[in-house]
Amino acid sequence: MNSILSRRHLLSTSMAALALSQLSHRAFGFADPAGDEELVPFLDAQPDMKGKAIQWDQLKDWLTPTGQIFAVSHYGAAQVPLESWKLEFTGLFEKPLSLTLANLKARPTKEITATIECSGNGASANFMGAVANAKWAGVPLAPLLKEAGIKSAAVELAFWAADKGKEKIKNNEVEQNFARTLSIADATRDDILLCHTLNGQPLPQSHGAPVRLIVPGYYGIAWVKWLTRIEARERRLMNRFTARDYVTLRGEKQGEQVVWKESSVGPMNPKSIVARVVKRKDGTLVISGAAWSQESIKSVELQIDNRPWVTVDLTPNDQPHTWTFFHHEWKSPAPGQHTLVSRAIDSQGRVQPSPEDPAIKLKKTYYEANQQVQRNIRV
Ligand SMILES: Nc1nc2c(c(=O)[nH]1)N[C@H]1C(S)=C(S)[C@@H](COP(=O)(O)O)O[C@H]1N2
Ligand SMILES: [Mo]
Repeated sequence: MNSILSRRHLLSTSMAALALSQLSHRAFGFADPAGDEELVPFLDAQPDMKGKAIQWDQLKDWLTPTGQIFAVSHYGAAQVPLESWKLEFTGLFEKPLSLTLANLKARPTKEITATIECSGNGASANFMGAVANAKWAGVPLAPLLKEAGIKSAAVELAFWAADKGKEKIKNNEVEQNFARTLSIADATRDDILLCHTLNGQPLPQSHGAPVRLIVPGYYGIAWVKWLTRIEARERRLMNRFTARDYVTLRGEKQGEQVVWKESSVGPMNPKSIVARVVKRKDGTLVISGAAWSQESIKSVELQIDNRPWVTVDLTPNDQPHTWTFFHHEWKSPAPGQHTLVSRAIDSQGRVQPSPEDPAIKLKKTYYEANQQVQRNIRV
């Protein structure tokens, strides 16, 4: 191929990618009500989530500022001494590694923008803002695993953390450290990071300093904070966080029968929410929100009152594991009360279910509450 042509092609495609990613950083459709615009309050406004969380009606930033990122810890935030911290590789490795923070930071760094959502988000009215979209930077895990050499007998990797607590198991009470597992196929993906930097700053203690795991597309439970050890295992780890808690009980219809299945929380389900409604002077309502899933979002649909679903506009987004902002202009809404419901459809065709869908109706446990959310307004 002509080298000038190919260079120009490369240049123009990388410039297009740059323009696209800059576009997606802009809060298209999330304008502050200024001048001739006013914010339309929701009649169903939820009480603010305690602590840090997304306040939906104030959503403007595609990248969530660190101060607004929710934090979840089951045993309290671990205090990890940086000087003595080591990441140990144990179990079924050919050449187990042991890395200090300096060893790790000396390795090439990669930055990934990804959305993290707690799998409990949306399960109750006062837990609605446990989702965030941020820039995570750190050391890709795959090359380290290659260097350490996973033995063929290994079936999965366990990621152990510094935080610990007492757990009651049958008739025993034992102390356990937090741990979660990933399949070898997932752990060797090229976008799994040992993250030490969040939004360009050192990872804060509350978010897992000095090092946490980044698992784009997975619910937050997989994103192990205060990481200390990676274990290659011959048998599945069945602890609180892989097998007892973070388990979804769901019924599946098989003909006339309902088969009840328990599964460990894993990749994120498609989800969206109408976040803001702004009224222009000419009466047009601009309805905006966010949508996300384990894959990129293909489309978002909106149902106003009980009318047919309409496809809304998406802010261009070339990053597969990030939320996508949407907006829709509703010209001349009739005065009175209205309902707004959005549904996300991802690139694999997964559709966000209604609260009446068997996927939600037959879900008996708290996690993975990705049902459509109805917002109510009056104009
Ligand atoms: N070591 C450790 N890692 C953890 C947890 C924990 O309790 N301990 N909580 C998990 C859960 S349930 C979620 S939702 C995310 C939250 O990450 P954040 O606190 O940075 O938002 O961390 C995950 N990683
Ligand atoms: Mo979570």
